[in-house]
Amino acid sequence: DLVPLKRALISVSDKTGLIDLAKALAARKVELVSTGGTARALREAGLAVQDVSDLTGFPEMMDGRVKTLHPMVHGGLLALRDNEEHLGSMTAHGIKAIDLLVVNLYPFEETVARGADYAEAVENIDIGGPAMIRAAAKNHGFVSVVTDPEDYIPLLSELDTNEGRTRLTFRQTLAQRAYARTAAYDAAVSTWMAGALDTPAPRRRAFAGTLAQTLRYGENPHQQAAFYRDGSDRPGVATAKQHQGKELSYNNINDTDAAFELVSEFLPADGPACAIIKHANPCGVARGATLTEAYSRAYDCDRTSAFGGIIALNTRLDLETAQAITGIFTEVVIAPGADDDAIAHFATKKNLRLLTTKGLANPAAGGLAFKQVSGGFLVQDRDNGMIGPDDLRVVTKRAPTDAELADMLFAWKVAKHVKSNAIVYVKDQATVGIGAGQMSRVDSTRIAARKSQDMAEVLGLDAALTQGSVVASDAFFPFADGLLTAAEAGATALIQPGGSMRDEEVIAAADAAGLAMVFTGQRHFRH
Ligand code: 93A
Repeated sequence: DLVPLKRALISVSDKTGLIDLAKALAARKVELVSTGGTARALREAGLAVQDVSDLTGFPEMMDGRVKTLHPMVHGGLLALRDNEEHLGSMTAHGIKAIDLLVVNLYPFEETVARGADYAEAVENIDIGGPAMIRAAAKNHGFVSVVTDPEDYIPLLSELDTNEGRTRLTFRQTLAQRAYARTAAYDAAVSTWMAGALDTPAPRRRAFAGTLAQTLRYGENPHQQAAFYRDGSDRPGVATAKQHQGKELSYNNINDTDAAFELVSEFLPADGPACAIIKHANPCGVARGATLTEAYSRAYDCDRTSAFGGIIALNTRLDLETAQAITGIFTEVVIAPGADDDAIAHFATKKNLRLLTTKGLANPAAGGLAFKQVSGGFLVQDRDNGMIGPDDLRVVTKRAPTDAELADMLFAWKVAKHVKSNAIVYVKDQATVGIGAGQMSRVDSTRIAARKSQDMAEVLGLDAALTQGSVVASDAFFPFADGLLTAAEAGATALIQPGGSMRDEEVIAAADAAGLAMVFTGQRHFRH
């Protein structure tokens, strides 16, 4: 299965490492053929190269749209070297075999990412490149296809260890990577068009991303893992700048995403806010007069869980807050910017990672969310549902006070980011008890209240902070028991979607307990 490598076609947009590769190939007596820009770069470096237009007998035309789409190229890539008929056609038409194809494509993803207009994006859809890549990859029995500058060195080592030849397994690996590249490329084009058409429904879509990072391991050390970017410029963990610390892990990325998406619900114009995340659930979320106060109030919701947590801030990290944060061990801090003195303060903590983003994520933005199941994956619109005071329906005799209303809207935003069944107690714009991920809603209600009681002991308070709080529930209370548990813990008002068969019973229980309750008409399951 060893195949000699005598002739190469090189056509690259990203010219990284091109000259070194071409020189190394020339030194190994490999003949070079290239398209316009690539051939020019090679000649400037003093290398002998044949123009593809010379090979095809046609000039590169139509702004380069047609350069390599020709039987002299595709015949040379696709011909089976052990097939008499194929060899006969090559002789009859003067087609010479191409043993190596080196192509990287027009930078479509980068062009779209920098906000190019429609026409420029279309012009950057590469046609000839993917056609050649797919042809060469199909013919991997004889042809090597390199689509990533990272594979230049391995190619040369392969040639050196095999006396100028390549092994089948090597060519197969390259072919597998080549199809991953063309599939991701077309998926990027389709995704961009879906966005441009403003109909990004989760139907008839293709999904792919580009490899951003090979992770040390997955959710557990025995699982391999990698991180892919989908090309979106949405501020968040995928596009953030990391200032210090070791590489983010799989779980770090997952939690940092949860933290940043949650804190982005809180507009900086309404004041600083902080969210602390543990295992993808918030263990404290608060606003404060200052960012430091927001952090310390979030921390006071559940100090135990906050240890080793991930912190997201909705405003620039300042020195005072950085100093408060380093009081305990924290894995990651993500914020839309950081002051120089805050960055310098963190520099002494080598296990703490600092990420900064260009602004906050827009919680109302569209987009798709995925979930894997065996045999496939589920796709849906991301949960961008948002409500304001006008969407609320008061269903109890007592209407909420202004303070209760403000806290209910705060609690609702948090509940959206808590795994179901989600129960969130809030007082004065800070969570004081969070119940997450329970199979029964009443259990979530109890756990949140009990955790709040534990914190009251830690903080030396006479009563749990759930006294005089409001409660949000991500979905309706199916029975009155959850509501009564919340009332027992001292909650005075509730926000929930409504819509249960037993709403009347739940409303009557609220009235009997003197609670105020509003229905949102919108549910925020998060499973
Ligand atoms: O416009 S194309 O789709 N038409 C072609 O026939 C074609 N052949 C190669 N683009 C084509 N290419 C692409 O040109 C390659 O994929 C590569 O990205 C680029 C290299 O052009 P140059 O050598 O002129 O810089």
